Amino acid sequence: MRAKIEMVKALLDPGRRVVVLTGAGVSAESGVPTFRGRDGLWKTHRAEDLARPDAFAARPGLVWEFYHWRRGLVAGCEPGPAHHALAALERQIPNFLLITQNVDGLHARAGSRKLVEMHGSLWQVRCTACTHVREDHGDLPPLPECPACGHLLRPGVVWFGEPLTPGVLRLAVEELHRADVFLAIGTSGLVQPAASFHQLARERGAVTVEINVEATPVTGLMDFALHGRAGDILPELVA
Ligand code: BJW
Ligand code: ZN
Repeated sequence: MRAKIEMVKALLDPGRRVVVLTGAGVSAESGVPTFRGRDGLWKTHRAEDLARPDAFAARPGLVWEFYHWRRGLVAGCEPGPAHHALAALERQIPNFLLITQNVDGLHARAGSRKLVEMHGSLWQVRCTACTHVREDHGDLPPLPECPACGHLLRPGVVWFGEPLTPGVLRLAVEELHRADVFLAIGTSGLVQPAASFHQLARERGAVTVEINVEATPVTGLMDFALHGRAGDILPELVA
């Protein structure tokens, strides 16, 4: 493990282009529940059954209750060592991009700026009917309404079956194709398109690295797999 950490550390050189993908595992140590772990349940519902447009259409009150709960939970969490290490890495590597699937905003709070939140943000709301979008950190009513048109607002996140925000996937693909090093950290590798990013990086020659507490479907396809907590391993790589 020590030798592998040293090899990966040597890859994180200021002359290289580095793209990082993060998932729920990097925020788990801050107390944010992951999606598919034991804690991926809210009341009796699986998070995956609520984070979808058909669930919101059928039961907007229930889905909003889930998001109100998560906003409150995340508001009480702090960025952890993994978030801080990635913010520090950005300062060391001129050609750096962090693509996160997380909607909690903890990377930005830790100081990451070259950041793409590919699944949106808990702190954004948008209208289900018009183009109104805004950042909102306040207390929302149970079923918030659009100030512009009066229709129901929805969380500004990307649900299953929905496309990413225009431009986000194109930017990610361009950067992955140019990357020298790609790291996938704390993600189960089950949700597309993020689950294919390692292939995009690899087909143009990047070295690929996974950091996760357990093996995932992509582990065998990576050049390096570091098994352990992101908050333990990342500070060692960046120190
Ligand atoms: C640690 C740790 C520690 C724990 N240290 N590690 C077949 C092929 C291709 C695509 C599809 C397909 N079938 C269906 C699809 C589409 C679908 C998809 O991928 N489904 C799969 C489940 C099969 N994808 C989509 O729908 C996407 N859109 C799309 O494809 O659009 C196409 C389109 C084009 C044009 C028009 C219309 C459509 C959108 C996906 C959106 C995902 N949204 C969510 C919810 C966001 C909002 C919210 O948060 O409420 O995003 S789902 C959920 O999963 C969330 C996450 O970002 C995402 C990924 O989860 P993540 O981060 O990997 O978390 P976990 O919990 O799964 O894993 C945690 C990991 O951490 C584990 O591995 C642990 O071991 C590890 N860990 N502690 C290190 N301390
Ligand atoms: Zn509206």
